[in-house]
Amino acid sequence: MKLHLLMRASHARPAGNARVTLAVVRSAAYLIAAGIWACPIALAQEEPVATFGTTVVVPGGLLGVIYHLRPSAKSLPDFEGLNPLGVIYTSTLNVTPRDFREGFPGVTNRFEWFAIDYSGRFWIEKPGIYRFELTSDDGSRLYLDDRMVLDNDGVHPPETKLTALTLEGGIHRIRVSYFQGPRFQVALVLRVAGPGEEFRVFSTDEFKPPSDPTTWTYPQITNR
Ligand SMILES: [Ca+2]
Repeated sequence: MKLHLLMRASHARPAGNARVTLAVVRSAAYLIAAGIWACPIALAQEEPVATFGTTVVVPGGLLGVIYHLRPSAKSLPDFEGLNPLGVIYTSTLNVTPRDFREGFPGVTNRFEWFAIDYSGRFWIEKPGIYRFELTSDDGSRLYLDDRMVLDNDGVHPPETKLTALTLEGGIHRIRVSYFQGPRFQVALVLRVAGPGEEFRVFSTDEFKPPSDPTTWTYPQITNR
């Protein structure tokens, strides 16, 4: 956006003022470079995951831990045996199916063979049957309260899995494990529909407890 605005500004200048235009372009390039350098070192090296979250902490959101995979991986890794390369934050998983190159802004040599293990907590105010829908390219799994409830693992084009389960009121743990194997597409979308509700993208912002704990409807199970 900054580059776009600056380039527009340069066009608005009188024709022939090449020195000013060059300075503007240099400024834009500097801003982009500064943005890249502002990233944590682990991310700046290959920058594979901007679409999947941000390096800015999202309070109460999902924390995604990034890993690289060996080429030819066919399924989600055993994360315990891998070294994390960095973390990102997000309140939603809404990477709709897209060309694998679109998800990775900036110069990178890593479009493939990485995994992100997201985890967080969410609050159910209205207990009942919840449907979850997980779309991914390549593999993914959804865990609720440490139990795998959706298995969408494997190397495959964008594919959607659906489940329905009963959730008690109060705090729950959520984990979504994801990996991108080979090109040519990436996708990761988690959607939810509560009792009598339509599907929409799951957001930790929507499933937060009331800010005053004394008003919580389910204080007895907040130690999950
Ligand atoms: Ca893929």
